Amino acid sequence: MSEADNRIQDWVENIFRGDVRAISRAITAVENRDSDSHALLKLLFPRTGKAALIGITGPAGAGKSTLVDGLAALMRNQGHSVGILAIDPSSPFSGGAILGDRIRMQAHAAASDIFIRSMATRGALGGISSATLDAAMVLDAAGKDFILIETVGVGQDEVEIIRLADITLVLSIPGTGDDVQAFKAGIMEIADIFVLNKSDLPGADRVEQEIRSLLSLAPESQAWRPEIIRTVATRQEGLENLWQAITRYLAFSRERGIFDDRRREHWQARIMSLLQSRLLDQLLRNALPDGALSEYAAQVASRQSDPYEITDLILKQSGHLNP
Ligand SMILES: Nc1nc2c(ncn2[C@@H]2O[C@H](COP(=O)(O)OP(=O)(O)OP(=O)(O)O)[C@@H](O)[C@H]2O)c(=O)[nH]1
Ligand SMILES: [Mg+2]
Repeated sequence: MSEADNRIQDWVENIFRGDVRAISRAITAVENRDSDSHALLKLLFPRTGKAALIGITGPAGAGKSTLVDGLAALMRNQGHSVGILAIDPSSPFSGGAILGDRIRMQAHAAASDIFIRSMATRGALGGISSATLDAAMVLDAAGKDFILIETVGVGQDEVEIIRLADITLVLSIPGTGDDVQAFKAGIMEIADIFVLNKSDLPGADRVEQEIRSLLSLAPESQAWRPEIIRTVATRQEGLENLWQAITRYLAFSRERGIFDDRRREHWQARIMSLLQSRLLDQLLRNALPDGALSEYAAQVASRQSDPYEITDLILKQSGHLNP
């Protein structure tokens, strides 16, 4: 074995042992798509598949982080180990995520078995979903029982991650009533459980009514009727109910084969995305030397060439299209 192989092997062993530094470094490696990350994930993979991935989404400021922290603490008290991945859509320049992260880490400092990490959405091509899901794999290999992935419900990437989780919680809050409307498109359909957070505020009944009427539109054939759970995350109220609803859903989906179906879908999407990024890497290396893309773009913009001809040309040069 080469020295590099030995080093990765040690790293992997440390991750299996749950070593926080080794886990952190691994997540950084997958986030940056370091040259090591591929080999690392390959070695971690055989030990993954045990953790349940829980996606949590909802509007900005709905109380997702507060809820996730409370839920994680409850799970830990039940004897489970937990990892939290918070996807921060804010600008990488703001530093807000990092700061918030530190504060949350302090809150969990007593609980070394809760690992928390925030990840930026600054996506390089196709980067974000796979980086977050790879980070979840690292936590899974490290022996976490549950991995909570928190994301604001905006943008395709975020929705994609949540769709690929084993169970999806969608948060709503009382207020203008616009939230439910705004969420109707896309996100409502992927909810396995609706969490009505901030139910201490006025208007909770109305939002619950709106969710119920949306749910009544679902086809009768739908196997699972999403539950609506009221919470006050700041006071840890309703978390026990929520936890029970989560375990009910997971038991139901395992029993009905939904769990396995979702995992197959998950891997289908991820194999596709691996193919996409590998092919694109290869293409960029083989057929698009520095500056070539902007040169082609200029030709198309000035109508010297057309984009279809250019793509054919690039594919031919990379060996992906026979001349
Ligand atoms: N009244 C009330 N306030 C809450 C509740 N849950 C959270 N909050 C408050 O709502 C604010 C936002 O909470 P966060 O947990 O940061 O919300 P978030 O959804 O993670 O926010 P982003 O990540 O920025 O989108 C904080 O001031 C919380 O204290 C609740 O149940 N009731
Ligand atoms: Mg948050």
